[in-house]
Amino acid sequence: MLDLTGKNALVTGIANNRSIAWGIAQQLHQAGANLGVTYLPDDRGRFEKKVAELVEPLNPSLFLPCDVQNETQIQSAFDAIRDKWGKLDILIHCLAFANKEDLSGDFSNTTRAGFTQALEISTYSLVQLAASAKPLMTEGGSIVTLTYLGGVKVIPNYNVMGIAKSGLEMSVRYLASELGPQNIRVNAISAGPIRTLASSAVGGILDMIHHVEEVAPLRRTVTQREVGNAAAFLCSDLASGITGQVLYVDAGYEIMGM
Ligand code: 0WD
Repeated sequence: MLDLTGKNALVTGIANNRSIAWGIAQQLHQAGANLGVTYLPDDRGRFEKKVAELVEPLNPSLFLPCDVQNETQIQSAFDAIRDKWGKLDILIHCLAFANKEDLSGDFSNTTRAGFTQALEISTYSLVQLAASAKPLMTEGGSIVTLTYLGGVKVIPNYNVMGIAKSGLEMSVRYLASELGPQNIRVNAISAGPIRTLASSAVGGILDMIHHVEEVAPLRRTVTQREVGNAAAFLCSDLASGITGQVLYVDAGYEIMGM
């Protein structure tokens, strides 16, 4: 049985009720995990209020600001986890960012600043959060990140985010190799396209979804809930032999050549 009772799980990347991280948080909660949630703080506290209201039914025992570009905030978040929980079992890395203008048109137009920021937030943050989680995962653990096919194959407009996801998937392998002896597993879920705040910045996202609905073996794309179920599985003892992998939760689209 999928049982996460007694497990402490930190979920990053909930922006609203469409977020994939929200689908994951719900499934982890249903499986019995004790949740901690981080949100991206902004000057007017809009995210804080919105995310706090959304996650309230899941009774998170920690609710923390964490902009992954801010070292101090990351440090404070993991200090709070250590003080309150003592140990961490599950880390969900479910965030990414690129400038909208870098998510359409010619890839060669990507600016140095846009490239650096996209890779810092979307790729390096996994390395950084894993490093912070490592000393707290004293009884082993599971780290799950979210990737997309555009990190392996060229998807129109995905551009710099494809480079970020490619680096993210390789980071999963290096982290899995490093952390395996400590019984910390590191995996990625490659999700099919879902309408969210982040994906709406990608040029032609609706066309991508319609294409998947026509071509994918299941003739549809996936839901946040389906991604959440796969994440809960990867975090559970049912997946105790799985690490360093990219699991496609995409209605089978990845196998198609045309
Ligand atoms: O089709 C999709 N939606 C897919 C998404 C298909 C395959 C993979 N993914 C990935 C994304 O690339 C991302 O890694 O799933 C992850 C979650 O994305 P999402 O659920 O599609 O998007 P969203 O609900 O917007 O959550 C991403 C959040 C941010 O939202 P906004 O839209 O405000 O950027 O990432 C967070 C923020 O909450 N975020 C940050 N968190 C901490 N520090 C930062 C930051 N600097 N920047 C963005």
